[in-house]
Amino acid sequence: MQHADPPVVYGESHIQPRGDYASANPDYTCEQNWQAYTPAEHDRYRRLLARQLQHVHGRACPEFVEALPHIAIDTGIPRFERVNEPLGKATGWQVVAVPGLIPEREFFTLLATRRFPVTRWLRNEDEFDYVVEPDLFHDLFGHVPMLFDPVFAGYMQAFGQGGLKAEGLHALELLSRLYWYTVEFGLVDTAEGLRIYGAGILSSVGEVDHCLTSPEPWRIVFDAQRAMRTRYKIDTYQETYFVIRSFDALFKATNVDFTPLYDTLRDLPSLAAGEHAPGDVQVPVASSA
Ligand code: HBI
Ligand code: FE
Repeated sequence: MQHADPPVVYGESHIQPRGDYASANPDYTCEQNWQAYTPAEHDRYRRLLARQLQHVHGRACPEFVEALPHIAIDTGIPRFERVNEPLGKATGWQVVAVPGLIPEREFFTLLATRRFPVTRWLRNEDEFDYVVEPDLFHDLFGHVPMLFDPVFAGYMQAFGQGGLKAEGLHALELLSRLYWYTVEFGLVDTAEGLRIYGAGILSSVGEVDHCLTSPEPWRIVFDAQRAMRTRYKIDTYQETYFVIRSFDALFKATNVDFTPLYDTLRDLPSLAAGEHAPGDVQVPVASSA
C-alpha cells in the first residue's frame, strides 16, 4: 500500500525520510527482512556495537547496562523476534520493524501499545560516526535496553498515550521537546554520579563523554515545563541537559494531565537550546545523589 502521507519532519530538519514505505502496513509497521541484510551490514553492526560497548561502560545508567546482553548479540544484526522474547517477559514491550521515521500519530499509537518502532535499515559505511535519521543501530542499541526497565517502560507507554492526547491539543511540538530532552538526551543522577539514559547519546560516539564532563552545556534539574519550552537542534551536541533523580521521579513528574500545562506554555515564549532561565537549578558535573 502506497503511503501518500507527507514526509515526517524529525526535529527541526525537513528531511525526506529514508526507507521503503511502499511495503509497510497501514500502521507503518513492516517486516524486518532479516535475511536481506548483507554480510557487510552484519559486520558494520558488529563494529558499531563493539565500539559503543567501550564508550557506554561507566557512563550509561545501570538499567541500560543490565539489559545489554539481550541486545549485544555479537553475531551481527539481531532478529527482532530474538530480542522480543526476553523483552516481552521483562516488561511486555515488543520491537516492531518500521521503514524509518513514521508520522507522530502512528508513532505514539505504537508506544501506547508497548510496541517500539525500530528502523529496519542500517546506516551506510560513510555514516558510521553519524547518521541524521534514526537507523537500526540508534533505535535498537540506543532505545531498546531501557525498555527492559519496568519504570522506564511505563514512562514510554504513558508517553505514547499522552502523545495521542496532545495531538488533539496541538501540543505535539511541546511533547516532542519533552521526548527529546528525556528519551533521547536525558541524564540521571546516581550515587556514582551523573549517568546517561538518553538513546541519542548512548548510540553516539563523542557526546557520551561531552554530556558528562564538558563545562559547556547547561545541566539542570529536570522540569517538564522547562523541557517543553526548550527548543533543540538535531545535528549538534545538546547545549542543555536535563537531569532526573530517578525514573520513578520522571514517571511521577510526567504522569499528570498536561492539558493545563499546554495552556500555560502556549503563552510563554520558547527558550533557545542553550538559554538559561530563571528557576533553573544547575547540576554540577561531579554531582551525586
Ligand atoms: N518515527 N520511527 C520513528 N522513530 C522516532 O523516534 C520518531 C518517529 N516519528 C516522530 C518522532 N520520533 C518524533 O517526532 C517524536 O518526538 C514523536
Ligand atoms: Fe531515537
